[in-house]
Amino acid sequence: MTVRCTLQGDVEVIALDNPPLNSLGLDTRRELVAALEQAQADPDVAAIVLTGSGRAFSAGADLHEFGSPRAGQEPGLAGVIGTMERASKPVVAALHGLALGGGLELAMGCHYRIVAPGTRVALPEVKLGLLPGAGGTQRLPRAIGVGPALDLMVRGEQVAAEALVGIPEQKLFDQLARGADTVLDEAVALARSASRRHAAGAPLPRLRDLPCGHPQGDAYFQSARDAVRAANRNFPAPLQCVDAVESATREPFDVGLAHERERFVDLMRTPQSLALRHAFMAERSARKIPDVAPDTAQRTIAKVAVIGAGTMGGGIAMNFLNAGIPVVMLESSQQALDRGLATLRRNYEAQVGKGKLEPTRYAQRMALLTPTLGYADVADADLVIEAVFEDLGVKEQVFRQLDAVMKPGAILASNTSTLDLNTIAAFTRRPQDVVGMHFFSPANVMKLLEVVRGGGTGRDVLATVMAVGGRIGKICVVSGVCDGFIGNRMIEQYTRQAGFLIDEGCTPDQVDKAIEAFGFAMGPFRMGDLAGNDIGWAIRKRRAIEKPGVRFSKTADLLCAMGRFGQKTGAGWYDYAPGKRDAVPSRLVLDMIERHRAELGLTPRPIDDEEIVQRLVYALVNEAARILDEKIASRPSDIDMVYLAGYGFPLHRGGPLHYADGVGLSNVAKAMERFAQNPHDDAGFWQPAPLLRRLLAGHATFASLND
Ligand code: 3H9
Repeated sequence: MTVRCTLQGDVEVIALDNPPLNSLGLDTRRELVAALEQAQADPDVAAIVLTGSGRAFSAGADLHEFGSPRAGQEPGLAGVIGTMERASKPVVAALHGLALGGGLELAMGCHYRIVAPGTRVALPEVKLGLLPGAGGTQRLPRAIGVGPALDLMVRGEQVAAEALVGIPEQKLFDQLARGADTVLDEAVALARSASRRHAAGAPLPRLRDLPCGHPQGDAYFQSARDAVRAANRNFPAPLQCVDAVESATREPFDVGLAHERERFVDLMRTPQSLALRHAFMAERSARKIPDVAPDTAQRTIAKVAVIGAGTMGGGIAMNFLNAGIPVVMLESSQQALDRGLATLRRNYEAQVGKGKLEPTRYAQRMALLTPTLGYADVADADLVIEAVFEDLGVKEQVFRQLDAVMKPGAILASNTSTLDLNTIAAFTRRPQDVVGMHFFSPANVMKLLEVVRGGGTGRDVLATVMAVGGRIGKICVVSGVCDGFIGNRMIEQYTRQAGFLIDEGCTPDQVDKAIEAFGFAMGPFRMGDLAGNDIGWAIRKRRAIEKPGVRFSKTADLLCAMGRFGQKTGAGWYDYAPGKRDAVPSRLVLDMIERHRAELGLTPRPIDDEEIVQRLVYALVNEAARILDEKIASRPSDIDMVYLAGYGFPLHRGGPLHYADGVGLSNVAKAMERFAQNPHDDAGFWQPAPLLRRLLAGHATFASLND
């Protein structure tokens, strides 16, 4: 049972009891209607209270049901709400914890609402590419006014109930409870007094009966539409919210409700909603490691050490300081330590300057930081993260030191992005304690954390690092050990394709614009200029020794030989005016590319945007299929998460593998066959990876491999 009923005197308390967050799946909807009908029919019941067990009133419709036949089965949520609203006995909703989406809509169908202080309230459907589909677009504007309601829907963010209680003349909440522990008792009392008033002839209040309008009428909706369109280029749902709320102001309630329903059903089928729902699930799946039980005992992390106060080390330290975790930061010289501290302070001061950080909080964070030059000061840290120069010899020195000084049970993490974690672990006598924590730059901003699992990494270490990653607000994805791990190994193929496209006839600007129009935050050449082209240059030089068979376009090396490392040198693939970040196509670079083509004997050919996008994105897909086959990633959705959270892959496309499924894997394979015919491309790379071939043979999708 997912609904529990108890009689408190003459008040029936119906409690949603569907852990973890009382989502409103088919069973719950059926049981709710049954409970309501029974309470209605029971002569001993004068009024009804609807509440939620556990930590939430309700997180809304059951997301696991979306796309399955159960979602469409009666009673739908709108039907349940209608039953409640039509009840002849007063129904009071008692809200605590969370009231989100359909949960809030359910409460709005009750006659009265009482809310515990601190309850978080939202209509977050736009974050799933939807609009509220159970009356939210019609009832909320009537309850709190058109402007505040639309704002809540379009942003989809949670707000504290107190903020809504403070809206003048709002009708959403009849009462702010004294506390979370009293809200139910207060609701029962409210239900009783309501039943007395009702018995004396007072009608039951319904939000649907309230007037709905905006004083500026058309002008308001026009400007709302312009603002919402501009802020949500790739997502249709927010604009649909505007239309639905406008309907609420123009049409009778039931007509508005019917329009809302149509819009909800249409949005459910859009690729944007599919992508957003996939991303939501992917983020949560990534937390689950197939052979690590959810109840695996974790180690306590109360103190962290960071080795290296460079850009990466400083950014990593900030994550922990922001979460209130003390950090010791170690450098090898006073000068480097001072430089690192100055950068860290500058970063915080910029936040204070922009009003994003309270000066007192800045002071609190700095008070948690202990700079040091001596390994003795890091010895008692629970977790130490190495962020020194990317060179195996340097890492060896650090890990041998750490092995010598760290207390037993400390976790030894490396921030390496390219080196073999197993080799690093072998520098210690405790490989079970060694793990990779691959942060992305800027480490205090980027959401992704690749957690690299070495051959010997302990399960408890993995579980602990995943949890700590969550504490510092990261999206953690586990990767096995391979060159580049998940993200960088794939991006190498993408970058190679970008180079070949240049050789064959594209300009950097054309490639960047095509992939940016697809939705990437930044194309590969603009990105190279931002990150520094010399980084890739150094990696390629190393690869030329280790992997002599892998061919790259020479243009990137020629560019670096010209000293054009990117924004930091004022010139890269593009020219930059002093102090400016605007990328201006460079005649010098175009000449270099043309000379190089001539040397290769290549006649430039026109290449359209479709080919550019396909070659870049399918290069990711084919490499991802290999990564999956090698069990470097646990599931396709983990790879999508890496790309969404760490590489600017367009959210509305759901990640490379979700996108490939949408295109159709047979179409992807056909394009690959075409690319393999291209004499300048890497024909070997474009052979569909074995996993892709198996999926094709079985008419299956990447999604079929998700759990
Ligand atoms: C809607 O209501 C449509 C209606 O307008 C119209 C209908 C006709 N369903 O995130 P967490 C699970 S659309 C099913 O790790 P947190 C979640 O998967 C819906 N399951 O915790 C996870 O399970 P697992 C509108 C749900 O504290 C577990 O709960 N509602 C749902 O970081 C814990 O979640 C939303 O969009 C659900 N609705 O964050 C709310 N919600 O452990 C979506 C959660 O097996 N949910 N679960 O992976 C959220 O934003 C966050 O989960 C929340 C908690 C903020 C609630």
